[in-house]
Amino acid sequence: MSLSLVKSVLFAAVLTATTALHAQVPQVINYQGRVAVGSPAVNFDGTGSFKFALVNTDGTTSYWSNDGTSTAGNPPTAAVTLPVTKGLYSVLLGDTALANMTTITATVFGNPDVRLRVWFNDGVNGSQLLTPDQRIAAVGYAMVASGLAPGATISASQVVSPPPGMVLIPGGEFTMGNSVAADTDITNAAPVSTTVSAFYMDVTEVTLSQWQSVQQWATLVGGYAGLAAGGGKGANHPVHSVTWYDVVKWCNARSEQAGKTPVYYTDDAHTTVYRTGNVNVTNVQVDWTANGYRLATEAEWEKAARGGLSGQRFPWGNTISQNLANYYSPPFDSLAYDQGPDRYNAIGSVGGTVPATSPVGSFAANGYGLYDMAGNVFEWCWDYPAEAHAGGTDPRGATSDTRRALRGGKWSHTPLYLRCAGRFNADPDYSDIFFGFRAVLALGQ
Ligand SMILES: [Ca+2]
Ligand SMILES: [Ca+2]
Repeated sequence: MSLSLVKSVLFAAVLTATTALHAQVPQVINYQGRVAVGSPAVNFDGTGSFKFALVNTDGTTSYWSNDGTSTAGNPPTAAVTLPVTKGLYSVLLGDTALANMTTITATVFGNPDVRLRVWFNDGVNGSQLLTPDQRIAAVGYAMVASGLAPGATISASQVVSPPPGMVLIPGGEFTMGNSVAADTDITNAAPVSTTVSAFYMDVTEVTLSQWQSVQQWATLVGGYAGLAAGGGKGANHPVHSVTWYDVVKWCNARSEQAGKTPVYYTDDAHTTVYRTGNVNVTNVQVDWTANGYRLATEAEWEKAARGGLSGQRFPWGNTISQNLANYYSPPFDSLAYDQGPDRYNAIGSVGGTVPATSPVGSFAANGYGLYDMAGNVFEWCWDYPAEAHAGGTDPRGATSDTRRALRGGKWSHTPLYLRCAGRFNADPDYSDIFFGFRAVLALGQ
C-alpha cells in the first residue's frame, strides 16, 4: 500500500454516549475524530468520504456498518459524506438522517468486544483503513470509549492497513528488559530504554500448514535444498522441529513465493540469496531494507510481546494461569504469580501426547493483537545474543556468536521462561519439538 497518503488521527473526544431514553429511540454514537493527510501530515480540509463498521476484536466479524453491507470486517459499499474542517469531523453513527447511514440495533451492544473501524477517502488516494480499530466498552445501551487516552495521537505509520495475518507493531520507545524488582533471577536483561521502528508481525506462530505450503514451493519450485519438513501436532498447530537455519531460509522462500525481495544473503553484497545449507548469516548480510519476510530482532520481539504495556511480567500483566497461555505449571513450584492449575495445559494436552502444543490463537491476544507471545512454542529470533541489551534504536544483537536467540517460552516450560524479559538461545543447527517462530515485515509492503 502506498505511503504517499499519510493520515494521522487525533481523537480529542473520541466517543460519547447517547443513551436511549426510550426503546423506540434509535441508538446513535456521537463520534468525533481528526484526520490529516500527506507527509508531513497536515489537517485535511474539505469534504471527506467515510465508511464505518462496528467489528469484533480481531476485525473478522462485522456487527454493523453504515450501510449494512459490511461482512467479515470488510469495508461497506456506500460511504458517508462529511465535512472536515481543520482536520476535525463529527458524525452521529446510526443517525438515519444521514445518507447511507442505517440504524444501530441494540443487539450490537450485546457483544463484549465491539470496536469501531473507520475508512477514509480524501478524494485523491482512494479509501484507506484507519488503524487501529477503536475499542468500545458496551454497558447496556450506554457506550463509552476506552483504551485510548484523550488527546492521544496515532502516528502516521499506524494508519496503513497491515498485510493479511499480520498486525502493525507501532514504533517507539519502550523499556526492554526486566523491570520487576522481585524477579532477581533474570540477570542478563537489565532494563534499558530501547526504540524500535514500526513493523508488521505475524499474528500467530507459523503453523504447520503454513510451513508446509512454503516448504513445498521452496523445494519444488524455488531452488531450495534440504529445508526441513517440520513437525506439528496438527495443521493449525505451530510448526516445530525447525532449526534457525531452516526458519531463516523459509522466510526467504516465503518472500520469493510472494514476489517480495528476500532479506537474507550469503554475501555482504547481497547477491546470493540464502537458499541452501547452514550459513551463519551476519547482520551485514541482511538486507534490512528489503520488503521480504524475516525474523524479529530480540528488541522487536520483546516490544511486540509487551503489547503496549510497560514493566509487566507477561504480555497481559504480572500473573499467569493456564487460561492465559500454554505452559507447564510444576506441582511443587513456589512461584507466587503462577496460578496454575498444575502440569500441562489442558488445551495442549488434548490427545495425551507430546508435544502438548495448542492450536495457534487458543488464548487471548495481547494489546497488539498477537497470540502466544508467551508459551506454546519457543520462537527463534534473529540475534546473535548479546550479553546485555544494547538499548538505542533498532538494536540487532551481537555481531557474532555461536548461538541464536529464542523468546517466549514453551508448552513444557514453567512460567519462569514465559516472561517478556526472559532471554534464551540455542545453537542454530538445533531443533526439537519445542522450537518454532513467526515472521515480521518492514513497513510499506
Ligand atoms: Ca503449580
Ligand atoms: Ca510462542
